[in-house]
Amino acid sequence: MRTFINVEDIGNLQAALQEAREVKANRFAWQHLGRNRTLLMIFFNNSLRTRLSTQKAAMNLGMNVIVLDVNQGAWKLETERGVIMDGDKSEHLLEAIPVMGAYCDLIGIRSFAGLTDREYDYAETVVQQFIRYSGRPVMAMETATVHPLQAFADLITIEEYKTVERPKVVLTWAPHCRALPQAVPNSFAQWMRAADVDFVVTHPEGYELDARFVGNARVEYDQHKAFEGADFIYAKNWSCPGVTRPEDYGKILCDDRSWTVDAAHMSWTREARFMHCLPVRRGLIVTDDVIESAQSIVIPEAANREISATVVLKRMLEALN
Ligand code: AN0
Ligand code: CP
Repeated sequence: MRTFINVEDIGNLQAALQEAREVKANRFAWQHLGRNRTLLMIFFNNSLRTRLSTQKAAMNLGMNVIVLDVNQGAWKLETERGVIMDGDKSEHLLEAIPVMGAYCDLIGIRSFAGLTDREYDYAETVVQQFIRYSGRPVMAMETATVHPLQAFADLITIEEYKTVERPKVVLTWAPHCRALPQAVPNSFAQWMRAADVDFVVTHPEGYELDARFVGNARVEYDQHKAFEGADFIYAKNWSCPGVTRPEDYGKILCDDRSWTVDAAHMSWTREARFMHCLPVRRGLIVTDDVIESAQSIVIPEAANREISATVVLKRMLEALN
């Protein structure tokens, strides 16, 4: 595997899930693969889970790891081409990328959407430059439009907790005080469509996800109806994807707190499990009692980030050897 960005990159999902089970049962069995190999993790944005779980995964595989927090100690990087660099940015990404590639075998990138220029974000401009100029395989650790390590971990978790062959999985928008990217819901939708689940998306009008991710998945604007019979509730806030009105891209269109997942919402479901990628703002996305309830699986979900990252790095290492 040369790049890990979209669900297609992982190939057959059943095979990937089987590999995840093998990795989880014996996570140090592939230590030889990473010997004298270096993963460079580049963070343009904050992280707790991705940082720790991906580093742990690399260590499981015997790799060396270098972590670069671009905004803490590195030169400020210019990402646009054709600008006169007389501002506060000392180095251009187009020199920095091949230099970074020289010190490692694999690259992981976290670079969130700016949420001002839809075309720039949805073209994955930063990641595409890394793919083109680093000379190294590149893995998304949440980029402008995708978060595949999260979606893979989510699918592993659903497989572990499902009680019916084809569970009903509901992705629900929930309110938030800041404009957040669409990467998590985009990837979740993309992976759920590829998986063997009954997938439904619910959100207020104007929050329609981009068709390249949501495809022809069922969209139900009535949150109550969507929750009926659900086996998994996957809550997430996202800002306006700008599908119907490009001028609204990245904006907060709705602050309706009736979308917050509380005990009444959960009572509409078939004793659904509650999921969220974390970090989560309590009281906005979900109430304390729901996230602390026995139905909440947010902690095992986060723990599975180590498993998804181990499978992905293992496959990238195998492609190098
Ligand atoms: C980010 C987001 O919504 O994309 C990261 C989630 C994994 N969340 C925040 O910035 C709070
Ligand atoms: N879920 C997730 O990616 O968390 P972090 O932003 O803390 O890495």
